Amino acid sequence: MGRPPTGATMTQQQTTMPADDPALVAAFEARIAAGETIEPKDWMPERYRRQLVRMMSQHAHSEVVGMLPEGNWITRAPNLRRKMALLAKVQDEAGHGLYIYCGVETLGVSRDEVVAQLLSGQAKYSSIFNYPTLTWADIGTIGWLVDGAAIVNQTMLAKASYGPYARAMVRICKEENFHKKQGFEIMTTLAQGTPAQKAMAQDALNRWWWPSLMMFGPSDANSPNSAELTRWGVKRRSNDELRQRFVNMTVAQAQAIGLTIPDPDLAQDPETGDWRFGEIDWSEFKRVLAGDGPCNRERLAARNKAHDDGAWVRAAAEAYAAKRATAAQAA
Ligand code: FAQ
Repeated sequence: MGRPPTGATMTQQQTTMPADDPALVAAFEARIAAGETIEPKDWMPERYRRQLVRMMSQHAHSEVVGMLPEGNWITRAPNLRRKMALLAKVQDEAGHGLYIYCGVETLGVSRDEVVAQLLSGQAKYSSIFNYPTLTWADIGTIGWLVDGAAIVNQTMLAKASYGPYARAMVRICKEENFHKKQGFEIMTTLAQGTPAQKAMAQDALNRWWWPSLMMFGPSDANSPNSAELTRWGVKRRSNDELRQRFVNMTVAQAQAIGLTIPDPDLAQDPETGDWRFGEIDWSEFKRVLAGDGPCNRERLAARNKAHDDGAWVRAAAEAYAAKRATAAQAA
């Protein structure tokens, strides 16, 4: 079975977007203002639909590609308990990808189309998954920081105006909480272990801290999609607000287990209680988004290999479905 055809990118879609009836847009915006949830069969501005397809498909891809850095450690987990927990976690991420791809389908775009965009390298997925997992402490750090950041972001998205996305987030956040706890427990154990184990935990924190802050996206001043997403109730908090919330939570957790956040500028604002942090290296963020991070090529190659290796499964499933349909017709 060949790869599905490549779909239009967001940029291509924007140039061909039909104008919406202003009266319908006003009624739609009144529903959003009243806190109503938008469901798949409801009228929605074309631009709202396309923004959701963009954001949700990127999110689904992130869940799927996000399995790769951790999957790398399933066979090397230090004991059976850790292996079972990691296996379950990685499997959960696959499930999250599937829920969100189903959500994208409610917006009239097929899963094949968005998956083709991922495989061809056209689609974005979270920058964080382009970094390598060098030691077991990286697995703890991913659960603690990456799932921790995802929870902060997705707790907001559980209140998004689009019903299928918001409902998927409620369930996903419950599972991400388990993921975060397993990661933090790994880090706590390492931080209380031998000096070498503590050093390994600190090294992982050093490498993942800044990329975790980048997960929240560009600063508000450079976030082209935020205005529309906020106006239409998809985003309820800005990129910078969520990043700050994450930093505030995580500094206290690092202190509790005796690890140091790798930021010499970190200081608590006595008035607000917020932890002020140093400048993020946005040139690194841009490089990773442009496909030139430490593992971009490796991740895309692994996804393409998995897709190609799975061709026989898709062919078998289709043949079985066709056989059942024929049998049902005959009956
Ligand atoms: N990486 O205008 P904005 C997880 C892009 S799930 C890559 O601010 P927006 C679970 C952005 O797409 C992690 N690209 O965009 C897990 C846009 O590009 P475009 C994923 C990024 O949409 C844990 C451009 O920059 N979560 O971790 C990133 O308003 C462990 C301009 O940005 C989600 O996807 C980035 N970090 O805000 C799994 C949550 N940031 O499309 C496995 C849903 C920005 O215009 C293991 N998404 N860009 O070409 C969101 O909340 C938002 O889309 C943001 C970006 C906040 C990510």
